[in-house]
Amino acid sequence: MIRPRRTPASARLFAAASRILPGGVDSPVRAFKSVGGAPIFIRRAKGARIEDADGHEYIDYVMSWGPLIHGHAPKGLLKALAAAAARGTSFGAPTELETHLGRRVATLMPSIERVRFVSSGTEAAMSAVRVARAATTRDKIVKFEGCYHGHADGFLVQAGSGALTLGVPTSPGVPAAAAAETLLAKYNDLASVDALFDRHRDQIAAVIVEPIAGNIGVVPPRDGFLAGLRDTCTRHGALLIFDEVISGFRAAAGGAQQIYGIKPDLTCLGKIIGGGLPVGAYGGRADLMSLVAPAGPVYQAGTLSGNPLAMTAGLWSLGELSPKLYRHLAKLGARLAAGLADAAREADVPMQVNAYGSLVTPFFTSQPVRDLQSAMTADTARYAAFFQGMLAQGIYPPPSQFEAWFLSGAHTEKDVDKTVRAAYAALTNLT
Ligand code: KE4
Repeated sequence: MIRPRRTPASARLFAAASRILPGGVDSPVRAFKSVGGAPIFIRRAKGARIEDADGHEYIDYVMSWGPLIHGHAPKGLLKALAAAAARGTSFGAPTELETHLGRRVATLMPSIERVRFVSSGTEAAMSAVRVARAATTRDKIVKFEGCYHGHADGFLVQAGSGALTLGVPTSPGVPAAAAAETLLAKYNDLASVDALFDRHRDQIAAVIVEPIAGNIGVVPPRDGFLAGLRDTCTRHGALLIFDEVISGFRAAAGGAQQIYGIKPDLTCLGKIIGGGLPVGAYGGRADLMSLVAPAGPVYQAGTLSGNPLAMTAGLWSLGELSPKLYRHLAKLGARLAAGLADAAREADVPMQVNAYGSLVTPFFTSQPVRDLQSAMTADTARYAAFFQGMLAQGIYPPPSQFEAWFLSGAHTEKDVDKTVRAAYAALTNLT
């Protein structure tokens, strides 16, 4: 029998937050809506662990939704940030830090010949699409059902992540005119993309894709899928945009584009590039990026873009990437995925575990998950009960079936083995 942890302080804090913040949170997926109960409020974190307002400790698999590939509050990062803060927190004027981070990004992802820093993945994706529309003088974009590129109007059509979790993949408030410019294809289904090009031939500015989907839950690309997109876009004079906000610097130092050897025209980045501070970026071919103001006419701006503290955190975060880290992440990811699958088999609970390196998602379904439709066969009520069972045992998975679990360099094999044991107990405890 697993006894839930008592969290009166978090309950009190959530009640107070709910009186001023819509839903008591600043981002919907944090609200535990799809898993029930009140969210735990975090007081501090270190390495792979978080501590809630009641003093309970958890092994963390949200890790701020991906940025913390080195774990929470690494010493070197704190030192670098303290030194940077002492020199001022924001200038609204250029600093050499942006040039250094831009060069680091271009070295890791050679398709990025020019890059612009912004403050979120949403800004990166919306700006990349604006550049694509300006460069091609076409208005339509193709996105994939279940993929998530932030909350700009045109992306909230059959979106993944929190929009999917809350069951509102197409959000009210998005003008029909905006939604009409967004065409939907099926992830891992090239024929669905070709059909859109057949119907809208020279109206499509770009195809935007998560090269390794993380917002359906983890869904790796089928063999040939990404190469097929590259070929289709080239043939039709459309641009290929890789949204590597999750996969960038995580799947490999050079992201999915390094692994699959595909050269996108534009790339969106976020999360790890800011090391836990607000940074997004978009970049790619110099001829396209030369359209961005003030070099060109495509307007995009931001008060805190290239913020010196955020640039410092990004430089530290990318500076610490190493082959040893990726070997560690790959080993832990494989151990966690295999452990969850074994636990489900032993507990006789239908489960498909999708994984890619340090990204893992256990889907509560008996059928393979290759796209949104197959992901939607997952039993979300069962995931919710499993989540509560894990929380009660000091494990903090994503509070949603349609998200990735994130490992970090701070996680250990012992952490993973403890997580697998807790999973077995939670699975056998399901009614
Ligand atoms: P942000 O605007 O949240 O920084 O990035 C948007 C975004 C863009 N592209 C991809 C592939 C993303 O995964 C995201 C954001 N990811 C979600 C988690 N799946 C953020 C968590 C949240 O919304 O609170």
